[in-house]
Amino acid sequence: MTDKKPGFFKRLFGGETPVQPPAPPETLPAEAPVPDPVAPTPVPPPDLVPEPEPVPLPGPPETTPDYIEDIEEQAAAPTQPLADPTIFVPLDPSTVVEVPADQPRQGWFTRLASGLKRSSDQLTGSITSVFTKRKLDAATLDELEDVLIQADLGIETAMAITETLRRDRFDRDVTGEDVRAVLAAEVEKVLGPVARPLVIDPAQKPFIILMIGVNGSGKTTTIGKLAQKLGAEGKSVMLAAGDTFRAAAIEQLQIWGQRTNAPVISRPAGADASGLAFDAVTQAKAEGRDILIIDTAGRLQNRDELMNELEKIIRVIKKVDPSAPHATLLTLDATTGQNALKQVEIFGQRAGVTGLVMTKLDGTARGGILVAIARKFGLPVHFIGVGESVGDLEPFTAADFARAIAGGE
Ligand SMILES: Nc1nc2c(ncn2[C@@H]2O[C@H](COP(=O)(O)OP(=O)(O)OP(=O)(O)O)[C@@H](O)[C@H]2O)c(=O)[nH]1
Ligand SMILES: [Mg+2]
Repeated sequence: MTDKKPGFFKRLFGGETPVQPPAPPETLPAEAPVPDPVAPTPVPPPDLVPEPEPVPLPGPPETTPDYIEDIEEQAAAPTQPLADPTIFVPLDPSTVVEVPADQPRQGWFTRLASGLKRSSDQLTGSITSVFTKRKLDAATLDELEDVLIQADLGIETAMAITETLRRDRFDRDVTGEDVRAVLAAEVEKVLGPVARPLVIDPAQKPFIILMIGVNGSGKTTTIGKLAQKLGAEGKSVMLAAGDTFRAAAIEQLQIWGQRTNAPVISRPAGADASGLAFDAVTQAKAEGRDILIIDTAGRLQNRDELMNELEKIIRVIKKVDPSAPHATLLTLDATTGQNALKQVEIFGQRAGVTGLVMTKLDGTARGGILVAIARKFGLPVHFIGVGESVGDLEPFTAADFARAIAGGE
């Protein structure tokens, strides 16, 4: 972290020396329980654990009688009043820190390059040390391949880069600069097809976005940032506090709702998440909202019972709108490294992921993993997060990312 440009961190964290990891408590009232976003999600009480058998997705909406009973039971449970955005003021608004959205902002590329500096420094530093005035020989290419694989780019991309160099430059003098250019070109080639914007279909009213991912991967923060972006485009956005396991998680989303003027549908902690999702979709439809974004509890992809619960949430949403969710976004923490590949695979199988958001690209040396994910799964990457502030989410562009990770200025 010490290799950051001070301006970047000063803007992000308000000081010269970044504290890692940056914590969200300034957004919370002092007397409220402080949410620990990276704490493991508690296992729900046995009566909240959904039925164990996995249901493949996508599929026709389920219509078994016991399921309908379940929904009716949920619908009968008390729900907090919804229409008035001020309903979620168990919080003292004076304790909510303003989001510095209107601060003068650096250009996006500068911020991206600052964010990816650790990834690019590691990568280009290693490349430079391999290629200090050397003729390109087999040993050098092997060394380079190792460096690229260690940077999480994936074996295929590492091999593609070394193959290009072998073909074009073998036995000739090659500089680190030359290699970086080949690296940037290859990374852009891989990322180009997946850099696709999140398209909100206006025919879907509401357009329902389900946010999923492992604990602490940035779901709730990304929802807040998205609500801000979409609201600024004139869309009427509603949020649903589908992480019903923790009171602090509900409160965290309510704060984002206050910041972004988006009403938040919530139920008391401990309520069934699929019942909440049912209420939220019904309410958003009734109010003619443009967009509903549903938060979910963090869950590790290898926790089968929690993945079952996620499938149940999706089935319940389909009860109200068989075409929903219209986007199922998986947030990936860039600092996770190789495990992100497993997350994409399992969440994709169980929940039908339609797009990715990679968060925390600021301050990680493992940004290269996005390249490996893109090559393996070809899923759209809609946004990347480079900080905790509301403005630190940007549409993903392949050329910028490639240039930044290759150490371009
Ligand atoms: N530096 C940085 N921090 C981020 C980014 N996105 C989220 N965070 C921080 O990461 C932490 C976890 O974010 P949350 O949004 O609470 O994550 P979550 O997936 O909702 O977590 P759970 O609900 O516990 O599963 C918070 O401190 C966020 O401020 C990002 O792009 N960069
Ligand atoms: Mg959360």
